[in-house]
Amino acid sequence: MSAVEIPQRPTLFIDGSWTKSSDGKTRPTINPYDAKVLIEVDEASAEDAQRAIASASHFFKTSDWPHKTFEERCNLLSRYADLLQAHKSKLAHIETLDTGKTLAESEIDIDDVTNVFRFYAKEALKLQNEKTISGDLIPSSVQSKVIHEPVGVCVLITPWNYPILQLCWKLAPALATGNAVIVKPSEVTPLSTVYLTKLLIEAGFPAKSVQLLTASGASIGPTLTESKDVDLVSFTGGLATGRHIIRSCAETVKRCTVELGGKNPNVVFADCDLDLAVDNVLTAVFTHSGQVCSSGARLIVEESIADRLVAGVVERAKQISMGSGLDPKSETGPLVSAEHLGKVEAFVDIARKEGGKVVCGGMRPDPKQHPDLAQGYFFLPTVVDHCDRTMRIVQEETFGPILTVERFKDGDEETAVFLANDTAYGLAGGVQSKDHARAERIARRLRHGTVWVNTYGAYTPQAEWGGYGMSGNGRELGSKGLDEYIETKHIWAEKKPAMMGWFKDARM
Ligand code: TXE
Repeated sequence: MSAVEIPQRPTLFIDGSWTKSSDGKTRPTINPYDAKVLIEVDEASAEDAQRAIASASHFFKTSDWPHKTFEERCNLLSRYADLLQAHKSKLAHIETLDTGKTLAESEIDIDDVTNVFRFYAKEALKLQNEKTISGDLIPSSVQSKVIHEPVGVCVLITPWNYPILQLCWKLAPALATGNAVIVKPSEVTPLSTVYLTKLLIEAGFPAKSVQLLTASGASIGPTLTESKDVDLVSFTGGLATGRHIIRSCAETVKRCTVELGGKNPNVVFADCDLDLAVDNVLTAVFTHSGQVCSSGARLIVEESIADRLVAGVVERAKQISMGSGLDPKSETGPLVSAEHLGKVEAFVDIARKEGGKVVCGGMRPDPKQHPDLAQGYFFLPTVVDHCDRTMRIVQEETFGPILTVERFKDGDEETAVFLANDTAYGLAGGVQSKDHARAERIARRLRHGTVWVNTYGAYTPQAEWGGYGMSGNGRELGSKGLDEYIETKHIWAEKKPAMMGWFKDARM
């Protein structure tokens, strides 16, 4: 076990204090590298969730937090960014222990979200500039302006693949705009969120502006999403849970944004730089063992280079070094849980039955060759060649290290675009071609929220992130990421009040 202090119980933060769950229940959190218990965390009950909602709602309605200037709140965001950097090494270590991802990836996540906080510390200031309306369409005696206010109590529900990153994408805009937040991390990876909450308080955010509930979605989800005192739910996770949450938010007509993953195409043309394309395809699908919503899991390749490209990817995939995320030699870690490993294994069985040809991986590492990986939830990088669009392995999100290969005839851009858009999702995609005009043409025709050309996977806080189709609604990051967390109000003030004249003179 590492020397890093893992956050200890109590892990619930309700009404400004750290507390255990009301019924004393706990849940183990597991290190996916060796399947050992890291710690027990408190499992919030529905009663705890009610208490958090009541506290957040009272705080939002009675404190000066929503009425502070954007400048005051943005200063806190900047301070938080500094704290993230100061605690980077501890936080990264905790994230790696809990998720299995490599330390290098965890550190990148922390640098990325530091930038997210710094970006919103500036971007939210723009909301201070209230829009004054004048001109021919309103009387000159009227002072008319549009102002921005927080939405209220926001429930932020996050998944297990990027616990720090997904939470901070929500926290930064929600807090910059003066909302009260209730955070519910995945029960599979709650530890970094406990740490992040401690840092929020250290940065000076009011204690009741944030409440933290560590618990399973099934146990407290409905209490949070159905409550009339919750004004917004922002959710990142799976499609089935997302649908459920949208339905439950509908009852009270609360605002609801969801990011639900993808089945992302990576379209490779024969005129690509082949070495670069091999590298892009590999990075797109095997980073973090494919547990990435924007993972480039569907290779769609022009026939004349298909065999060479697949051979190159397979050769490199076989060399990916797997191990503990804490070992600098590891290029990828395990899958997050035994349950998820079972799901990924089942997908390969499905692919075989559907006629896909597993040309690499398709199983757990051999324990005789890799005894160090035998306890953890490892799965080999897998390539399934000769797939077609009707297969489940091509249409459903496996969220594992599985690449499917579909081919299109040389020069047939129409089919390439058709296949790339042939998914219920629409989160992200890639185009690999040295012909810039073609790459741009194809990028514009892809029905996906982010498209990378001759690269894969980068993002910036300045550009919006989100999906078409069943990948979700709304946008995170960018200026639109702020819009999710504000109400917009129009104030029309008559400076020279006079009788309106609609009804007979009402003079007393
Ligand atoms: O996610 P869930 P799961 C995909 C991926 C994966 C599948 C299932 O394909 O295999 O989803 O993963 C909380 N009310 N993605 O089951 O259930 C839950 O506690 C309120 C894509 O782990 O969606 C956790 O905090 N909340 C994805 C969060 O929802 C509920 C990332 C996500 O868990 C709830 C992860 C309920 N009724 C998985 N039920 C992406 N978009 O990146 C669960 N939760």
